[in-house]
Order: sequence, then C-alpha cells, then structure tokens
Amino acid sequence: MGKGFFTDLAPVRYEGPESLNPLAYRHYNPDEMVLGRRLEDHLRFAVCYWHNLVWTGSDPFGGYTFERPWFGDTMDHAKRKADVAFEMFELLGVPFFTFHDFDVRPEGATLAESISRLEEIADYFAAKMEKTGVKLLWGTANLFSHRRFMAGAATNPDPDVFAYAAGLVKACMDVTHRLGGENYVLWGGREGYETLLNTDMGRELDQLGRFLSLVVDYKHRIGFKGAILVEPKPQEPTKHQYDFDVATVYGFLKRYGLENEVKVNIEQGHAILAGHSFEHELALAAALGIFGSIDMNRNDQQSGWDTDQFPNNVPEVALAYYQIVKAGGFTSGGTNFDAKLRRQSLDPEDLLAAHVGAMDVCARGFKAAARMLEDKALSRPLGERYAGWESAEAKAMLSGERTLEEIAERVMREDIEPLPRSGRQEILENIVNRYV
Ligand code: XLS
Ligand code: NI
Ligand code: NI
Repeated sequence: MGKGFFTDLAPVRYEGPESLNPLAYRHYNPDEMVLGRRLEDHLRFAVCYWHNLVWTGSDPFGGYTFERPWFGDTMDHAKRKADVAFEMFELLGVPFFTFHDFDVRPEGATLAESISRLEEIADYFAAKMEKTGVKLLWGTANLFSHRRFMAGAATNPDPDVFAYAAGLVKACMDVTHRLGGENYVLWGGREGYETLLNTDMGRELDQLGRFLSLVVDYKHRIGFKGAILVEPKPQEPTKHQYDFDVATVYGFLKRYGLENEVKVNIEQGHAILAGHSFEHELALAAALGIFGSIDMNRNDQQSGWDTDQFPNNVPEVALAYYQIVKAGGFTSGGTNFDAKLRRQSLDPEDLLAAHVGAMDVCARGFKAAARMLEDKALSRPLGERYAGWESAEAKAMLSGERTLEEIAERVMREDIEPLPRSGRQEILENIVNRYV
C-alpha cells in the first residue's frame, strides 16, 4: 500500500491482458523477454516531476484545480513533494525519473541560495534513490518560467541573463552528475523570438552556440559520461523557437561543431507542432546519428498546441518504436512521459492510472514493433525496393567514381529507360495493421 498521498493504493503489478483491474499492467511485464532483452530495459520508462507534482491544473482561463498538500514554497514542502514523488515511482515500479531544478526546490533570493536548496534536495533524492533503486534518466534547468528569462536565457540581449543561466545550468549538471543521471537535457524554452523588430537573430544563434559549447566543455571537465540532449520544438512559448525540429538542430550543431557531442530528445507533440510525424523525427535523428531519447506525450489532434497528453494510440506508438528498435534501441535514452493529467482528473488514482495506461500502450506498441522487425515485415520489402543499388555500376555512382558526364553517357550508350514500380503503400499499411 502507498504511505502518504496514495494511502489506499497498492503497487501496480502485471496481471495480464485479461485483467479488469484498472490499476494493473495488462501488457507491460517488465521481465518479459523481447528481442533478447527485458522489456523494462528496452523501454526505460521515466516519470517526470513537473507535470505530476508541480502543475496546479491552471489553464489560460482559470487557476488551480489540484489541491496538493505539498504545494508551497518552503523546503519542507519540497521534501513532502519528494516523498510523494518517490511513493509514486515505487507504486508504478518505474526505473527512472526526470526533473528541472525549478520543480524540486523553491526559488532562492539569490542564485547561491537557489543552488544550495537544489543541493539539499539532491541529497534527499540520493537517499531515496539508494533505497528504492529508482534512477535519474535526466536532469535539466528551467530557463523559461522566471520573468528574468522572458527574453530568453542564452539568447537574451542582456549578457547578465546569459551568465545567470550558465550558473543554473552548471549547478544542474553538477547535481545530475552526482545523482548518476544518464543524460542532461536542454530544451530552449524561450530561446527564440516574438518579433524580428527587436531581435538580432544571427547574434542570438551565436550566443546559443557558445552556450552549448560551454556546456559540452564542462561535461568533459567533470567527467560526466551521460549524453547532452537538445529537445527540439518549433514554437510555444516563443513565436519562433530556434531549435525548431531535428533537421534544424542538426544544422545548428554542424555550424558550431557540436554534431558529435550533442544528441536530441524528441517529443512526439513537438514533432506534430513542427508539421512532422513522430517517426519522421526519429528516423531522421537516427539517420544523422543524433538520436538520444524521447518524450512520449502526444498533442490533441485539433488544438494546435502542446497539450502534453499521455499516449493512447498503439499503432502510432508502434511506428515510433519501430524506428527506435531499427536504429538499435535506446542507449542512454529512454521513454519519458512529459505528460500531464487533464485538469479535472483530481484523484491520486488518476496519476497512477494515466501512467499505467501509457506504459501499457507503449508496451503493446513496442512488442508490435519488435515483431515487425523480427519478421522483417517492413525491412524485406524495403530492401527489395532499393536492391538496384547493389549493382557495381550503381555503387560506383554513389562512391564518387563516376562523373556526371560518365553517368549521362552510360544512360545513352545502354539506352536506359527506368521502369516505374509500385511503391506498394497500401500493401505495406495492411502489413503494419496485422501487427498492431
Ligand atoms: C516543453 C518541454 C519541456 C522539456 C523539459 O514543451 O517538453 O517539458 O521536456 O524542459
Ligand atoms: Ni513539450
Ligand atoms: Ni519535453
């Protein structure tokens, strides 16, 4: 049974697909072997601190709906919040959690005070992590909520804000490192602009490039072995965010020489906001060698903003995990639920049920993806589609052994006339539907 907030709720267990218990896993059996590995080690689920323990249920039209006993800005409140957080992680049996500095400690009057409070909570976490075995998937600094960051952090016109942000990030990296975090995330919450009338874009991009280089240098100096991850998002809160999508981030990393140092944390909802599918962003990151981790939270199909809902669509999730397993699966990354309840979901039970459903959807999707991979259901037809490139002449064109003139001459000499072939999209879609 839970202890504090979740008093009358029992730990969530795997009960199999026939179970009618709303607080049991029906598809997520952590010990099930899939592709030669435990499901838990494939999926690497993480629960986020901010949406579950900090968000009050407010929206643009109304204030809080949640009344949580740990809401308040003292260190006592912060510790009660941590107690509830770990109670929840344990009840769910998740291996990882994620947090921002801002989520876990009250803001201090100075940077030094904010940092010492963060350090104190980190000690509190360390003891709980030791006791429960829950690990840190990633830590991050919140460089977007406080008014000092309204015009950006690294991209602020005021160098004092850049410096202040550097101080916060250093402290967060220290704590993440100390707690054995497996990654460090930077989401550019307000690194963007509202209007070009007051924005020098070239300068701001250089500032952001410098900031990220400082982070990478520091990572190496302290011996942090985790990955540095940038989380792309096209807009919201700023009208135009610099880390728009995976392609934009890759171009940015190349420009500042960071493409071998930094990877991406891809969020499903952000992919949709950027006009892409989640699997597009995953496949591109894998192709560019910068795939790191995922935030598995969807948007509402109609609303056009980041509604951070728990995943509930198995076919969608299956196609995403297919790209991930095809690329070799997670290394330091994992499946973080950067997702929140709807504001009427007031009960402790709602917090658990949301994650139970999400983890089951992910498990079903992942297992479908693994079966497609094992059966070569998609990779065989894909291989056939590109088989022409196995010929010696085709390879010579790609390796740079042929000039444009030589290629043109050969087409004429051999009287080549390409034969259009079916892309077989519907047949392939039907194949996927056999698995999901
Ligand atoms: C907001 C982002 C944020 C990051 C962490 O849209 O998803 O929650 O994941 O700062
Ligand atoms: Ni988001
Ligand atoms: Ni996110």
